[in-house]
Amino acid sequence: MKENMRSVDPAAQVLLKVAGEKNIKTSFDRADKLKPCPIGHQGACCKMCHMGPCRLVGKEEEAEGVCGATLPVVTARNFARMVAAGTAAHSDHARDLANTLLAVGRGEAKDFQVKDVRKLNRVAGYLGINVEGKSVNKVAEEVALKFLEQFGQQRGELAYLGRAPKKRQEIWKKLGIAPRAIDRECVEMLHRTTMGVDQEMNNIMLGAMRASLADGWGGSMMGTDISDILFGTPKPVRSNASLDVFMQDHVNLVVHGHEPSFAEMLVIASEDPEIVAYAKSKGAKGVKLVGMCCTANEILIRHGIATAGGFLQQELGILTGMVEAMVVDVQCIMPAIGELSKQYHTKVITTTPKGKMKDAIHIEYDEHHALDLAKKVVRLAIDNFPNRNKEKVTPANVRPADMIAGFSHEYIEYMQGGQFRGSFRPLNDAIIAGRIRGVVGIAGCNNPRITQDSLHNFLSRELIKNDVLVVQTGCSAMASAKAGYMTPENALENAGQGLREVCEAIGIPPILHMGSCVDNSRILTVATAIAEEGGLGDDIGGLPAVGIAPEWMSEKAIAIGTYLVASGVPTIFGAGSPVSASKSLKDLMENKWWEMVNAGFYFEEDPGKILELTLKLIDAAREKLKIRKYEPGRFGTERVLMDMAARRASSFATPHGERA
Ligand code: MSK
Repeated sequence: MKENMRSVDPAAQVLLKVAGEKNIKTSFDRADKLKPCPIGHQGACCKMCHMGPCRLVGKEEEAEGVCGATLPVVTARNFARMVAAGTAAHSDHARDLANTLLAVGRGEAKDFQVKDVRKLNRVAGYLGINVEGKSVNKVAEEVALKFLEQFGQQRGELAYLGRAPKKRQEIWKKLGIAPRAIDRECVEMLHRTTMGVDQEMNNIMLGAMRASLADGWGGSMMGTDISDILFGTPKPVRSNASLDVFMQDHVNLVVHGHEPSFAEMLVIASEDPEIVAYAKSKGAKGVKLVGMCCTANEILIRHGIATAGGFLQQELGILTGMVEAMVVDVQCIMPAIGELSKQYHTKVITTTPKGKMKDAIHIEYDEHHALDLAKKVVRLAIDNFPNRNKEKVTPANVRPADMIAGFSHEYIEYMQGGQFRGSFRPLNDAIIAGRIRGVVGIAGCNNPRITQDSLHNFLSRELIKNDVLVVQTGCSAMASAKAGYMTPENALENAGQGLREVCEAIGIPPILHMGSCVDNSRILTVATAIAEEGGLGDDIGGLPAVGIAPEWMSEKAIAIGTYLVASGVPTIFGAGSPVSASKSLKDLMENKWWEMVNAGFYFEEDPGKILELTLKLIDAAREKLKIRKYEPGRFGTERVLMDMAARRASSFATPHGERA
């Protein structure tokens, strides 16, 4: 397949061509060669026991497994297991962070400290912890212990559910889907979907929603909060994004995966004067730390570390021949990079006992000795610099796109009135007046079965043109960043008139980078703030807001989509449907869920139809709220609170981005 059919990213196209010329296989080639099993792809394969696997083909009413399991049950069980796995992934990430916070609170992790005391105190408030007269570390310890309790508590509900609008909490209670504890919901979902337990589609899917809420309002929200407490709450920062951020005269060290803790230490280690001197002693000018996937997003939004891109860039990064080491933690790491690294000089370094890899060096991360370990890893990369084979160096030679990232919920609020008058009022008023038609969160992965970034880019482009404010996370945010959509100037030129005026008035770009996959919880927080600000109902359900994951591939994306819907945000996934085998299940998710949670879950592959459905859902919500009908260009001029130039001069930090 031609490179431009595989990716719209010009740098990726160059590297894919290099792969083709060198006869090196990538995920794109493997996707071409390996057609998905049509039965499993639709969710109709049951492999919960060893009487099968049973392939449920034929009419929905007739198809059944050896045990008599029907198509709706089998499809729902498969879907629910994806939710449980996705929830487990995000939440286990949060558990590790909670343990780090505990070690910090107890003075056992000397290389970390609480960076955002204000956020720590606010979180303590959500958890019912009194901070009066307590040291920062004592509060950190109590918060960490309370968080850890949330995984295995036997009674009650997750504490963070109290952050949702009251009406939403009542819906969860009424449906019996308020999660009790994170581990419990994952375990129960696995139990209920094993052979011979839950035999009713609707009940299985209620369980799936409950497990997903343990992710969105549990693990993911905790992950985001602890990262902000320990590493700082993000605010806008300049950086750049491309496979061409690697530097020929530097040691290039890639950090890939999802967890921010070790990456934070690598940021410090790579800038340590002794380490820089060591790099110079080996003939390099310094160490260039580069992010990939969501670990990239974590250090991008806090430090402006340049990103090489998302999930599908990992093999292509090695193909540049300039990566001395790729440090990986958890999630979205392709097993193929171990084998590929052997054809180059790249060292792949695994850092967690949960994720080892053949052909990799294992250096286990331990928060008690974090900086020493980070220095060890950076030195290993430096030692490998002389092994770089100049003949294999193939830079993409595509100028990295400039970007601004780091729009936390706190910063969005601050931008709408400053430290003391911050609120969501200007945003709500703009939506009510029809200047902003609605808000869409575009999230999720890349998938080699879809032209890389094509849907992410098409949708973000078209949505801002239609006066829709776009917030992005994960690989989707990377797609916009690489395309240059995350500079205020560029994006504003392409935004509709109403959105452009509001963005200029508030001082925000029309496409906001909100962080990593766990940071989809920030979307829940923003949606809650909008609902509670007033004028747009009293719940997340019913807001003119939609979630989209157009190029998804991960179980984590399914968990995210489900918690968005269970929280009241209608959600559309591209890239094929894992529930298409069952019409009843499709009907439940697209239609009946509206009656239950005031949102539906759609799978739609056609990009034009995704756009059309998104706008239709937004306009229907506007009509129901009885706010002004959206008519492009029919509104007054927004008062300018702070123009973009002034905002940039005052706020957009540039600590690392300029280095690239
Ligand atoms: S990294 S889960 S491919 S968004 Fe979070 Fe990207 Fe999807 Fe992994």
